[in-house]
Amino acid sequence: MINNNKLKDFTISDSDVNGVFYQAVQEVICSISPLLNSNEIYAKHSILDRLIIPDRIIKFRVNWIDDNQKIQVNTGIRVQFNNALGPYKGGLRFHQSVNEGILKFLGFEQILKNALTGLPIGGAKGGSDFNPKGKSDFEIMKFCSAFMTELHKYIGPRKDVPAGDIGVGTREIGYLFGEYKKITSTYDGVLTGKPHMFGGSFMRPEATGYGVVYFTQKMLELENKDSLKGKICTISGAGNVALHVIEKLLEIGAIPVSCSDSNGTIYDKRGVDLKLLKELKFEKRLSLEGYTLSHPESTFFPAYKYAEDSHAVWDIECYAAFPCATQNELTEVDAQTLITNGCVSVSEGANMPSTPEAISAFLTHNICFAPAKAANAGGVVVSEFEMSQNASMSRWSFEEVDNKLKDIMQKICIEVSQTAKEYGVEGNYVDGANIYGFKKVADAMIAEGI
Ligand code: NDP
Ligand code: 2IT
Repeated sequence: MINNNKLKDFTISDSDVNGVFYQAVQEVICSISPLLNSNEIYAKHSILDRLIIPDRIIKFRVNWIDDNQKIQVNTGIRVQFNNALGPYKGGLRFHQSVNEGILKFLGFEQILKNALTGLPIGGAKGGSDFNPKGKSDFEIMKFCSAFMTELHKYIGPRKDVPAGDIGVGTREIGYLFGEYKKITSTYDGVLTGKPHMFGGSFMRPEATGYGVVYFTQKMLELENKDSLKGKICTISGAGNVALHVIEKLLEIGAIPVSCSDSNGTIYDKRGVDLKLLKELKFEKRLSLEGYTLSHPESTFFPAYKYAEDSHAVWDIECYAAFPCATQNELTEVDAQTLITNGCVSVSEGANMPSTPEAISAFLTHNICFAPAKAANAGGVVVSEFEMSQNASMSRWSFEEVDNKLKDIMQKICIEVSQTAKEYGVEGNYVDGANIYGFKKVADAMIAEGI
């Protein structure tokens, strides 16, 4: 997978070399090598050198006062990566692990993901090292207000439109939007994923998860595999993406048997109880461990009992796996276990959840592998629908959004598959997605000049 000779030609600073940003760039460079070798125009216009350096990174201090009247200080960052195809667009992540490297990786992935959608949106990502766990609702509100006090200077409906990601859902977007409105006195569609009562699109919360399942259904059809109906599926994560993957899987008659959070994995072989999961994770914001109290026949595998390179959720036999928690959560060891256990399909709901070695193993064993930037594009697709609805002061119905989403996810799948075929790597959706996305952005960059 890793082509170090090629990488030497590109400007990547030492601090990124061992990080997730480097990992994301390396994968793309490997995939697009055939395109670069056969088209001198990309080198002539220094497209890669320009594509891997963000247009700008905005960094700011966030002061807020906690419930004990203590002043807390966090860092806020917005990486405005590339706006060749449209306004900067991408989520905000609130998690203690957030740093510039993680946001650069996510922003870089977002450029190509957004290009795959065929919609007019550029790539960005932002967030903070703020840890929302255990914070009161007021503390979340105060942090969001303080964060927006700085961020509002740099965003706008035709400039940069943030949305949610880990730790940022409808509640946080509501507070961020409220503060933006207060500061600017404008009712702009400046954030997506807003509560429906003030301009949020129907189906934005469901969009990423549903989109992952729509993509997987199409991929299995194109690859002449059995559909998901009646099949055992394993899912990691227990947040927005994971629970909506589970919801759609249940709806189409598949059997999702797992989910996980940072404390551990739930395995319920009859199929997970989604109502209980939503109550635990969305309403009460509790650990998954509580699931076994209502379902004593289920099992909880605590995360601390597992080595860093193996995860309980991937030990469960399944037809299709859906990693939906975070980056690099599915290792080579996990991949080998899945393959040995007969897994046929892996779809990335999270951003870059599989390590390069895991992806290599999947491709070598002809597992149907749906890479994140294609499979989880449904979230940003419905975000763009929200931008359209806000700009035209209109509202689309749930069915209308769902039909349009399904249509785009199927189209992405077909285009990625055809691109792979065209470049001699049939069935390799990683290369297909990287080549197809890169071409769109690169051609726009060439057309607009420097
Ligand atoms: P949420 O915050 O709603 O949920 C994240 C889930 O992943 C939680 O269950 C969390 O557990 C778990 N998790 C996070 N970090 C870790 C970790 N280090 N180890 C184990 N579990 C972990 O986020 P989302 O569902 O929105 O995002 C999940 C993934 O999907 C991310 O990679 C995100 O970038 C990606 N994504 C999200 C989109 C969206 O629209 N929201 C769109 C496209 C991609 P705990 O509760 O214990 O922290
Ligand atoms: O990774 C992603 O695509 C997101 N977090 C959603 C981005 C968006 O702007 O809706």
